[in-house]
Amino acid sequence: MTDAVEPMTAEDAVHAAAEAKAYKYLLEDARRLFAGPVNFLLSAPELQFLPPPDVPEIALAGRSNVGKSTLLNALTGRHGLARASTTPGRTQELNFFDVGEPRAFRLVDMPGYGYAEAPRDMVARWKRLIYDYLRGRAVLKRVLVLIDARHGLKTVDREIMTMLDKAAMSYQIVLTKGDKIKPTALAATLATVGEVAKTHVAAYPVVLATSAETGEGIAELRAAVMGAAR
Ligand SMILES: Nc1nc2c(ncn2[C@@H]2O[C@H](COP(=O)(O)OP(=O)(O)O)[C@@H](O)[C@H]2O)c(=O)[nH]1
Ligand SMILES: [Mg+2]
Repeated sequence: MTDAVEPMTAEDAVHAAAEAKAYKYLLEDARRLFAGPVNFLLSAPELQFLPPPDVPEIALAGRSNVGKSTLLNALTGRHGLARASTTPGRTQELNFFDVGEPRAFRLVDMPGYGYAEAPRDMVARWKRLIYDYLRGRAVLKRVLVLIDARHGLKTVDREIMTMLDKAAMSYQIVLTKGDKIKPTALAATLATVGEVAKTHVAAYPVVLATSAETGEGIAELRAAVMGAAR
């Protein structure tokens, strides 16, 4: 008999209720943390310009236009925050944001990859910078790999996932722009991507669906980021 068909005991129910309550508190803690001070620190075009590794880091990665900057703004509830990373010349740099005072962790906006113009060059450059960053960065706790909910996993996304597996770098897949497709299509993409994630050793098993437009999944992502940074 599997656990799934066993009836829930009173003890299980109490336990589940306690867990649900604890998760509610976690969501609230995360909301408060992200509502507090968040400051752009610096842009690093090369590894030598990284800030000192003195605080946990969580990085956002994904193809150009997937919604990295928008998600960063949604997480922090600040519309202009990620502007620093969209100014020309900074899109190929690692952008660092300090969260909390005292600093709880840093968010790192990574260069986008797979852009239509010069795809090979950009992917190669991105891979080099990121792979070097990953290998040497002990304070990097998790990478959020953003995937456009309308497009699902592309070849370049799978390459990045395999690269992260090889670096033994923990990552979580986050679907963006969930508002742009029907709930049934979103559920299907979540399931498909979740199945693929299970086959990648360094991938966190839970895939999150988000929308910066409706706010769907943003509170849960804040909690996931805060949890990963601990
Ligand atoms: N409808 C909708 N549009 C989004 C969402 N996230 C990003 N976008 C749009 O997608 C485009 C690219 O977003 P951006 O954050 O600049 O992507 P980046 O290149 O990964 O930083 C912009 O026009 C955003 O307004 C979302 O959740 N919903
Ligand atoms: Mg951007």
